[in-house]
Amino acid sequence: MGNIVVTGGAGFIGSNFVHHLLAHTTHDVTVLDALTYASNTASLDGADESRMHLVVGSVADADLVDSLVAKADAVVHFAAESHNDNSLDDPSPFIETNVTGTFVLLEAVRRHHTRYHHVSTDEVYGDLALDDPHRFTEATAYNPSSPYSASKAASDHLVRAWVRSFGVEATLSNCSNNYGPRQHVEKFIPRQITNVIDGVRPKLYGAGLNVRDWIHVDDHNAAVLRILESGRIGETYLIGADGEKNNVSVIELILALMGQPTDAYDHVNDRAGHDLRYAIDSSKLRSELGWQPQFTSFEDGLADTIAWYRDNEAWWRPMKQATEAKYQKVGQ
Ligand code: NAD
Ligand code: TDX
Repeated sequence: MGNIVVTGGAGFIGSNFVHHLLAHTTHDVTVLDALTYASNTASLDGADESRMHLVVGSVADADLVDSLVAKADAVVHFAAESHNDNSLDDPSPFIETNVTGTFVLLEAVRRHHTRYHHVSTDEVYGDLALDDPHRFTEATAYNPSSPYSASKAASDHLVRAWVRSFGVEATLSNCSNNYGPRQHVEKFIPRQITNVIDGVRPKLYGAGLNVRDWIHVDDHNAAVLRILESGRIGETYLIGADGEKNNVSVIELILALMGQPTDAYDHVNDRAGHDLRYAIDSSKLRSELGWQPQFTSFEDGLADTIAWYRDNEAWWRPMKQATEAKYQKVGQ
């Protein structure tokens, strides 16, 4: 393929994808990232600089995007405002980056006939009852709940329209909740791990019975690469690793793995509009493209993730205080 533009490559999943691409392919990588609060350039440490370079700028900057796409063989679009809680506080950057940014990229790949992969979320489907026997499939109707998930849903619709109306060569993927190294400490799992390291009790929203379908970030990224290489144009693939767990059980496991009593956490204010349960049926990806998750033990993956945060305090420490101050203001 040659040169791949990875948007959001200084964020959590994007940076892990850059390392994955450099390790498993011969492509060169151009990272386009606005370096927002959610990014960390240290996440790209160790990447081979003869094959990777970082361009600082926004996916909503049409001239910059056009100049990069003109030289690219493919674009993998991870860049987003990604945190639900922030979208409840101020939705506007979610519209600018997630909706307008995707529109700008689509116009550029249309002009230059460039292969495009769109990274999205299972949250576009809304939520499921705890006892619903069904899981999300590629045929589930869109029903997003938060400004974040609505902005991602809007971006997915734009991609489909550009495929159908303009013949853009795009694929889409909707993945469940990721965990692993280099995730911002505003997110559930790293927030609790770093709280415990700091001697602070983990914070559980509401009763904590909400279920998330956890997947290791490396499994997500292996699936994205598989879809980029072998996915059918115009198709959507759901990515999930059968990892349903409720939030209480995740906190209890973190506490146990970190040598603390399993009831040493606090209940805090619930999230407005908090989705109850996500669950992915990834049969299409598995049967069509032969993908399978490698991280089959959540406990082992979580233990590795805890070890990563213990070993990389310099990576997360600068963001911790501001993140907690923001949560404190809303009683979370
Ligand atoms: P993240 O918040 O960790 O990283 C986002 C990156 O995008 C940051 O480096 C940020 O600087 C960059 N960015 C933000 N606005 C930008 C702009 N206007 N132009 C260029 N760069 C910009 O997010 P993440 O968790 O790595 O998520 C990556 C993608 O995966 C998102 O599209 C998200 O919707 C999707 N996704 C995430 C999960 C998850 O569990 N985290 C699950 C499914 C899908
Ligand atoms: O301190 C907390 N306590 C708590 O109980 C935090 C930060 C979260 N929670 C709960 C809310 C959710 O039920 O934990 C669950 C996970 O929360 P987040 O990490 O904020 O993730 P979620 O809202 O599920 O969205 C994530 O997965 C889908 C990503 O942030 C999205 O980008 C992705 O699309």
